Amino acid sequence: GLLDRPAPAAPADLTLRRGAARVLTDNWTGSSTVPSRTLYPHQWSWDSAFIAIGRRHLSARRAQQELESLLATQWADGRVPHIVFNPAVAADAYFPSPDFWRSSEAGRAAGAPAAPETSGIVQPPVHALAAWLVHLADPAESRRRGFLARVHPRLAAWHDYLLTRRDLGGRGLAAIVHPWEPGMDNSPCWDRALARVEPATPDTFRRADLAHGQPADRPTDLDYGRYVRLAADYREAGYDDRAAPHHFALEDPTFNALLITSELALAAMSRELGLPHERYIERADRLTRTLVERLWDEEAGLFRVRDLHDDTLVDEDSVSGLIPLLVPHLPKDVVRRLSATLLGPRFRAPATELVPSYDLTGHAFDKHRYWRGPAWFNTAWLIHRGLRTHGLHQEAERIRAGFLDQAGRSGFAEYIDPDTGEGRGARLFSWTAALALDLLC
Ligand code: 9WN
Repeated sequence: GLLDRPAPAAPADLTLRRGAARVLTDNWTGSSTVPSRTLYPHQWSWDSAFIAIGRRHLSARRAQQELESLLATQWADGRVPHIVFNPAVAADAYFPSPDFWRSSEAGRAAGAPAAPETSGIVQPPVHALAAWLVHLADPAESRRRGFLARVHPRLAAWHDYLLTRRDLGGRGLAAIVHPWEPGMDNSPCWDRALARVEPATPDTFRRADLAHGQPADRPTDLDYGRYVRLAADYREAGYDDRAAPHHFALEDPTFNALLITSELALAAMSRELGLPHERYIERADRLTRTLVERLWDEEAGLFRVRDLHDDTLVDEDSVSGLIPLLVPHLPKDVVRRLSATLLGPRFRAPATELVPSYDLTGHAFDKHRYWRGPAWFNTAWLIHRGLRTHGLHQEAERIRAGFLDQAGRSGFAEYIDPDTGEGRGARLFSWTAALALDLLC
């Protein structure tokens, strides 16, 4: 009836919507979207998933292409690379460049494509969730193009890779083997494990990020030395998870929560395609139980990272431990504790209403440095979705309002100071714009 119609958009929303659409148009390359024209001039894996989630409101077709172009570079072993390099972009525009990863050559045994060049590591599996949401935005167009039928086998192989080759702890969760894999590069959660890694010397690499970003907003040279060492070791092992030394191997709550959510999306897609779907539901249930068993920290009131080196939980509180709110079948008391932590002094930043990437009261908190304190828009979107999943609509609405306000004020910043809202990192950042669009629709 009449009363069910959404309220007409306010003028401020229309301006924000137009601005966000503009960012996505400007960052579109013809088959995918760069996260940022300056800092990240290639295609990134989890960025593409978030971008597709927003772009579906503008063009279902481009949103489909965003995911299809990424999945087209899937390796034969099932991995979806974290960067797909655009051959038209200068080699020194981003580090590490294709001549560092050398995927087509070093990754041949693991099934890397002959072209294009990609990285050899992965990022969180948001893709099946994104594909399902893209389908729902325009089911007729999706069916006409056979979208789900084309992406489903690739997404299934991607999840199988994570649940077999990457089950390094042998307990059913997927492990990350590089700090770039969880997408939260320099989070204090990795410090202890990284301290065991002998850094590559600074003269062996040349950072391109500092040409576009403030050094105080970015990881340090010491961090980069370790990132380079770990990636080079993996490459030298042919990116083979059975042969690689994997000196850095951890179970990350967000990575696994996204896998669970995406397994459920894969179940929904299977049902839509008339394929068996129980397998994915069962796996999601099993993963949910294991996530709680392995990573829930009752005392801390959030999930924590498990370091497979000594099989202990890492004593650091980060936004990664709150994002499992996304998982629908969590025990009730876990949901209660998580939302209390979210509203408490460690993670509530009342001035912006976005969630800081690290405990505001924590010993390593740094409000400007990347994943060591600043608030990010993709994590806010995930938590917003998690709150709604558990019927916490008021809390979700607060985050939504904060998100839209801060995205607009900061010019679609990559991340912001959680206390002042000051934008940091890149501007006109694609996932900030895309997810703003999604929250407006
Ligand atoms: C390394 C592209 C990516 C995001 C990550 C974010 C940052 C890259 C970098 O940018 O990482 O992958 O060079 O710092 O941490 O989450 O996907 O936006």
